[in-house]
Amino acid sequence: MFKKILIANRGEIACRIIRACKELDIKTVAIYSEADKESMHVKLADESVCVGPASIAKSYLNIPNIIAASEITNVDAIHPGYGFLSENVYFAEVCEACRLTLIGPSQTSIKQMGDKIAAIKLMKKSGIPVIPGYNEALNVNDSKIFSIARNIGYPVIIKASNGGGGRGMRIVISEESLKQSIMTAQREAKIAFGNSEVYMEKFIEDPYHIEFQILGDKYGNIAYLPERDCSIQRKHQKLVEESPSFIIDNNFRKKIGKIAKKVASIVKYVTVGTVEFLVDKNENFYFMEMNTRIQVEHPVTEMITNVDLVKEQIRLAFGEKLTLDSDKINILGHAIECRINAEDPDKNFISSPGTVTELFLPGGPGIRIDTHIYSGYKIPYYYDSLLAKIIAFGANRDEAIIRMNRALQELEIGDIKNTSSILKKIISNETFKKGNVHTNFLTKHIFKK
Ligand code: MV4
Repeated sequence: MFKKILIANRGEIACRIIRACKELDIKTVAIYSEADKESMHVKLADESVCVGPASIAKSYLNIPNIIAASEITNVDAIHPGYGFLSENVYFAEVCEACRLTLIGPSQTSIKQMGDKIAAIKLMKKSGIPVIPGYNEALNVNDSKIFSIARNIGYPVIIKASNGGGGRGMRIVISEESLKQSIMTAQREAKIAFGNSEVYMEKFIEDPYHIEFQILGDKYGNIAYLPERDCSIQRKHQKLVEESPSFIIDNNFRKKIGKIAKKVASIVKYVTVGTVEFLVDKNENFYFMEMNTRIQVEHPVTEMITNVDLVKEQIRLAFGEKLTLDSDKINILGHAIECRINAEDPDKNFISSPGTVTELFLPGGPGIRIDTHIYSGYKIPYYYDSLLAKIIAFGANRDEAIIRMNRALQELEIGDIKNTSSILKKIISNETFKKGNVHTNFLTKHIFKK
């Protein structure tokens, strides 16, 4: 096994990874920015190295400094977490050149899945169901765009090829706004991802976002775990995730799971990853994209399967054989995750950093908290606003909801404006309790005017 791992991240996920390393008897090195000296991940790690000033470009994205920190501390591997450098092909190349194992899939897999147009084409060619659409870069000066959209049928959606997660998307309901929408999407994509390529798909109305956790080893073995339902999103940021999904039964789970496994085998996937699908009201499902990292919402899967995904990820990256078998996985209960963000729901979710003056974290049966905050911690304003994840586990969905409600009532984060009030509304909403919540739930039931 690896002897020492550097964690190229911060916040709750850095803490989560350090904890997995401790359980595997692996030494840990934290990196931190000048704004993160007092952060929890620095306190939890065996060693720590400052890699630069507060701005992420100069610290958590600073490849030369992160490599230097790895060499100084003599680590065998780097864990990138999520965000930052986790899906950066260039970083993967540099790690390989420096003989450092990057805990994740191969460069080829990252590349194949990072270019969404290429990924969809590859999957379609291999017989994976994809959303009807035009999987080539659009050119606004080509009058063909009008016939392409007409053939797909309005409404259509324009997506960035280097995007993912929904940023820079545009829904187009009719021909009048087509050209303008493509141009806007291209401009946004260029700014956000440095690449203006966009493509077009049929807009699926009221879909469910269903994703499958997959695991792969270096010997071609792949397993999938039960799905996560991430349909509750605001501006493409997930607020609540749960597993299993209310809309998926055993047969449907097996059917999509088999496809998720096939997606992963097409790119010879190693370690942990997620295959995302859109599912419509008629049980049609379509491959959307694959995320080549550990995800924020991974704990809901851990709770219902008892699989420690981060430990598995590390073992698989080291070259251990996959021992899980999808057909032998039992769903032990139901899990729901709520993301608590330092954002003010009364001020359009504006980021609200500050000092945690008082903290009471919920506990008791079935409650897991993944967080890096502590009483007295000063939340820097430079980084993302995730404060804590509350994960509630119950024998069934009703019990998980009851426990989540209780946990949200118990939570107190002194003087930090946060999203707990909106999460309370969601979790106690009657429609949510009935279970059938698709992606329009928030606009229909929570943020209605
Ligand atoms: C879609 C879609 C409808 N049709 N694609 C993609 C990324 C995700 N964050 C939002 N995405 C969507 N892609 C087609 N062809 C609808 C969404 C979507 C959505 C998906 C899941 C959860 C919430 C959503 C809210 C708006 C749109």
